[in-house]
Amino acid sequence: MSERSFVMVKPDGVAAGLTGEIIGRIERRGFTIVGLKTAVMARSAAEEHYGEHREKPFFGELVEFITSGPVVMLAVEGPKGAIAALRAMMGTTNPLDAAPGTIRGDYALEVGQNIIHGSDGEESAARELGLHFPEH
Ligand code: DAT
Ligand code: MG
Repeated sequence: MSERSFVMVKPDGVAAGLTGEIIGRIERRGFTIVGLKTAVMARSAAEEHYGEHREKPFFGELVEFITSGPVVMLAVEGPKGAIAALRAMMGTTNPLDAAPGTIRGDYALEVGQNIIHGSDGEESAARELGLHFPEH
């Protein structure tokens, strides 16, 4: 039984030259990269991607940020539990709280610029993969 997640190196992670490091960590952990592309996310896709946060005060800022430069989008496959394991590798949303050894805990300090996105469950993974990798 396998599971797929949508993972994205955000514009700050790409600008900082962390794409290789992040992909390397995911690969070395044993996950399989089954989709990979770079793009500047369209505003409409960003608003849909972060639709659950539409009413939050930071929504505008979030959409501005995620569309501000190229991102690297990944479809990542692993055994059942992969989605949660990838979230654990990322660390908590606020990098200041993220444990050392996690991606956010090692490379970020600000909640609004936390360098990586990963689906938070099976439903969001299916939704996000369908949105960003419709060809799959
Ligand atoms: P995660 O990215 O860990 O799934 P989330 O889904 O709660 O976190 O929020 C999505 C993104 O929105 C998050 O990566 C960064 C931004 N964000 C979350 N809370 C925020 C806040 N209080 N202020 C500014 N940006 C925030
Ligand atoms: Mg989230």
